[in-house]
Formats: sequence, C-alpha cells, structure tokens
Amino acid sequence: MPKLFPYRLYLVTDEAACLGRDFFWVVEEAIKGGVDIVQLREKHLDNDAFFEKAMKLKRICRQYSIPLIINDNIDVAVAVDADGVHVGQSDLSISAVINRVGVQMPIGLSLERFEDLKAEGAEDAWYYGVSPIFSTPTKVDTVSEWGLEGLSSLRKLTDKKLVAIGNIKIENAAQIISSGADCLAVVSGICSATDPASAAAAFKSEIAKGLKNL
Ligand code: TZP
Ligand code: MG
Repeated sequence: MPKLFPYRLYLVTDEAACLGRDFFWVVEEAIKGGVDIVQLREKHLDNDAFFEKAMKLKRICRQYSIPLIINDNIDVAVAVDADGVHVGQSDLSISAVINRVGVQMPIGLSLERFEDLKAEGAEDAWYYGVSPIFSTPTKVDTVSEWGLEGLSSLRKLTDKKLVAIGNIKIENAAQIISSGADCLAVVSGICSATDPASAAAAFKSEIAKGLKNL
C-alpha cells in the first residue's frame, strides 16, 4: 500500500452534475484548473458503459499524469489498470478487496462515523474519505454529517490522510482544510461550475489559504 497521498483537490465525477456538457470536457477542464486526482463514480451506468468510460478517462488522466480511482467496481479498476479503488461502508470490505486484487491496488475508504475506524482492514486504507462533511443534495442516502467539529476530532484519532466530501464549495473550502482535512473531494462545485477550470483553480487557492491557517 503506498504511503503517499500528496493530493489536495479530488474530483469525484457525476455526469448528471455536468449539466448536459460533455463529460470528458468537464473533467479535462477541471484537471487543467488544478484537480490532482480523479475518481470515476457514475452510479447510473451498467458495467460495460462504466468500463468504457473508465478506459477513456484513464487515457485523459494518463495524459496529465493524474491518478484515476474507480468507485466500488474492483473488476473495472483492475481491467483499466486504475491507480486505486474507493469503497464505502456498504461496499466490499478492505480485506475482501485486497483478496481480490492483491495489495498493489491502493484502496480509499469512506468513514461515516468514528466506529468505522475499527472496521476490519480499515487500518490498511490508503486514505479515509470523511463522508459527508456536510449533507449534500448530490448524495441523499448519507447518515449524518461530520461537520467541522467531527472532522477536528477525527484528525486527532488518525494520521491517515483525510479527504473531506460533501457540499464543499469555494466559500467553505479553506475552513475545512484548517479544520484538519488534507484534501477536498468535490462533485458539483466543479462539475456544475460554468467554468470548471476556474472553479478548480479557485478551490486550489482556498486550499492554500486553509493550509496557512493550520
Ligand atoms: N459521498 C459523500 S457526499 C458525496 C459523496 C459521493 C457527494 C458530494 O457531492 P457534492 O456535489 O460535492 O456535494
Ligand atoms: Mg460505494
């Protein structure tokens, strides 16, 4: 499992949030604007369509030397030689993923509550998703939000990199970083922005401000 997770701005895709614009254009603009890592997360696609999208996205990510992470689908992650896979609490356990793909595939794990730190294999995760930091219309089946206080408490309990996700906007980005997140994962704040490249750049500059306040 690689130790390093130097990324600060994580784009999590949702084609519906791209508001009818070309999906790959949106992602490429976001990368040009400063996104450091991309996760393909498209719940509406069947396996074949998901694989096709992953293959195409992998080419774009390669071109910019950006890691591509695949949400949930280990078979597709292996098939496209992705840089990692991300699992939630209701997906396969980390140990099950390791048994499937071997330890060479980095695995991101979403934490929904403090107890999830003790789940089987959680200590082998590459990073923890703090999910959701704030409730969001983009994902409505979440339990409860961590909030900034929950994030600060979690920060004291683990040295793993923490990736906050959920209703992160340019306006609250710096505060989430200064409360203990290492990286911000964003869907609509970038995918639905009029100019995804400028939005990504604005997130990066807010992240830099938040890091100064640590
Ligand atoms: N997991 C927790 S919240 C979320 C996911 C995938 C969606 C975040 O979307 P947005 O639009 O950035 O609030
Ligand atoms: Mg999942």
